[in-house]
Amino acid sequence: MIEVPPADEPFSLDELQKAARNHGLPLEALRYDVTPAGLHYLLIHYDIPATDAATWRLDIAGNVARPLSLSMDDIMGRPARTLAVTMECAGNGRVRMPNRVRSQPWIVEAVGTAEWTGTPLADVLAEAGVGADSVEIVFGGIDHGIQGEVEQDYQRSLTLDDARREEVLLVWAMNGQPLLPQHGAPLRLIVPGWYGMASVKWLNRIEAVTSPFQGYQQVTAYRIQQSEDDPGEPLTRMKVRALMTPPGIAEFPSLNRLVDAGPVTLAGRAWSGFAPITRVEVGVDGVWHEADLGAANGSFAWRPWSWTWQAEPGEHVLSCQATDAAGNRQPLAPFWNVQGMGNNYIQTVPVRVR
Ligand SMILES: Nc1nc2c(c(=O)[nH]1)N[C@H]1C(S)=C(S)[C@@H](COP(=O)(O)O)O[C@H]1N2
Ligand SMILES: [Mo]
Repeated sequence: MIEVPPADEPFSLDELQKAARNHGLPLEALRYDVTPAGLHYLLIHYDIPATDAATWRLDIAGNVARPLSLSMDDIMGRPARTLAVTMECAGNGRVRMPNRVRSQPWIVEAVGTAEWTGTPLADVLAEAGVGADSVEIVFGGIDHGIQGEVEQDYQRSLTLDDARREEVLLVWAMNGQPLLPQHGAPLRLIVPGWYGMASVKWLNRIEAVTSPFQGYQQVTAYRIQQSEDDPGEPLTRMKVRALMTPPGIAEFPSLNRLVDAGPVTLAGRAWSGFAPITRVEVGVDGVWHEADLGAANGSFAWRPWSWTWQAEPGEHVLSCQATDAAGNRQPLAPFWNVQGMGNNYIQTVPVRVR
């Protein structure tokens, strides 16, 4: 059987505040290939900064031959590309961690898929002439706050090879509309296939550096650590995962699910940052069935799946488990690390059939 621990420790007011500010995807919105902007999850560490597209500059500096300072007109005048990208927060699921960290209390809903429009970063880097001895590119947002007693702007780096991948974009539009303030207006990075922390919002500077970046969000946060003093490994690509649209109707306020007996189409989405999804299995009370897979909207977007269940009256637990072409498969038992990052435990959906 699948083991999913309950999140039964008391919640704090600061967790509630973060859950309200940074909302998840309402799971019924898994029905959309492209998540409407207001239903896409949000993760904002500090305050949403005040920005003005008319005066915005993106500076490209550091170890480059030709430093650049670009306006939004300069950036939006460059060749544009639109990609459907599924993005998940690396902390998704960690509310169920025993002795959980007091951070964003995600259950499983920190995911969404948007059509992002922007211009390839690689071409801008080439124009700036990144020095051959550069090892990383650092991306800086203008949002500012304190985390781990360190006052900081939100900053993350990518290796030179990762930054030069053709799918990495400097983005100004989401689902055909200008970026909303909460999604990084007027400019953000999108790193397809990676957990969300790499996709820096409110992006105003890019710097080529000759030694690995030591910023807080790079070397302290967003790491898989086995113990407090383990420096750990940085989070990169999204692990394989499937989610199900809870079937039937919701009871308020418990949000328990009530389903009518008979054929019930169970459906959802599956994704992996490592390889295409090749298989989804649907569990009914621990017995697994092969789901049918639909087509993904490009290489970086989730894949739809469905399976018809003959629902019998009584209490049941539904679940779904995804596998990708690299042979990665969601684990039956959840695993944890110090920050509760990068887990891909199997969602369970208890339902009552009448
Ligand atoms: N500048 C900045 N960029 C950021 C963040 C942030 O707090 N500040 N949060 C990151 C994290 S942890 C995630 S999961 C994604 C969420 O993007 P979204 O809010 O557009 O869904 O943004 C990333 N980019
Ligand atoms: Mo995140």
